[in-house]
Amino acid sequence: MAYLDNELFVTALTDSQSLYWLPEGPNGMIAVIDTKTVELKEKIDIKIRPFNIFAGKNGYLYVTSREPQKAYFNSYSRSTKEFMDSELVNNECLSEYNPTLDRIYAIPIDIMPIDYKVLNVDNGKFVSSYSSTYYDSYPLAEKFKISPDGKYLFNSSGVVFTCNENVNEDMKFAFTLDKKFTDIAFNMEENRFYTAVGGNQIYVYNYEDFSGIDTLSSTGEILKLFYVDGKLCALSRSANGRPMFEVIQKVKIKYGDVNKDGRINSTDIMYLKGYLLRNSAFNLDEYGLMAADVDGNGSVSSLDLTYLKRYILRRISDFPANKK
Ligand SMILES: [Ca+2]
Ligand SMILES: [Ca+2]
Repeated sequence: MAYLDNELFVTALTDSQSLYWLPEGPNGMIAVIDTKTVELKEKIDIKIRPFNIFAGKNGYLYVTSREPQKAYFNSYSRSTKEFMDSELVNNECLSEYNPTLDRIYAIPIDIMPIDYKVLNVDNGKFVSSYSSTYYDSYPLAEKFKISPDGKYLFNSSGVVFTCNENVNEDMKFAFTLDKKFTDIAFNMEENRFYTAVGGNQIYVYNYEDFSGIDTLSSTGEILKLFYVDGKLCALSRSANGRPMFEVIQKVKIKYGDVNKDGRINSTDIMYLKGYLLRNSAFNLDEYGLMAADVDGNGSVSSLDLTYLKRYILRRISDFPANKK
């Protein structure tokens, strides 16, 4: 499943007969779903047994298959629905798309030791590829995720590698986390990431230096971790086997700290003033906007600035938003 510009792309195999790879390829499709109406908008025919799909740059879709010995990666144009290119990867692969570098990182899993491979793409064409050279230096697992800024590969073995445009700097060892994980979620606003380490345990790390900050726990056994809209959530399984959706942690907003430096002072007045005057140098992000709404009425206005000034002048000791 992939998402881009209010469209959700879901792949399916339409030809259930083709259990084996055929020269002409099995019949599959990409269903394009409009996320606003939740209706099926279009279908794109694909000749591949789909395993994963990525929405890449400039409207190209990359569909991967996962077959022993002969896996293909295909690309399609979203606008014309045309088949663009195909790459034989020769091994069963698990892969992730790096949106910053416009390339696919894959781990061929049927050859040992496990190693990373890169496929560079350019407007739907597979242009080049190369492999890393770890051999057996690191105990890699087949599952991995790329950080939202495209800078790191987080292998579920706990080993972190770099992603870099430059071949010599790419897929280099960066860090080893103290525990392997089953899933990972990123909170880039607060420079944090969370790993599900088995059972109901979650480790919280600092994204800048990979240091451990905290541990959290869920009620059920975690199947998947998400970070959405300032909330850490988990899809988990309860003791009696039922799936549950849990909110593990919400971001604690420090009201008044508009520039997110941890302090509430005249700099925050400057930021809020700049924002209210529509000065582009003071564009506030999602967190900044929440922190600026010190009266907690749901919008940022000059009234919030008045409260902030009064707080800094110690005329008030707290913000209305903290009492809500
Ligand atoms: Ca501040
Ligand atoms: Ca307000």
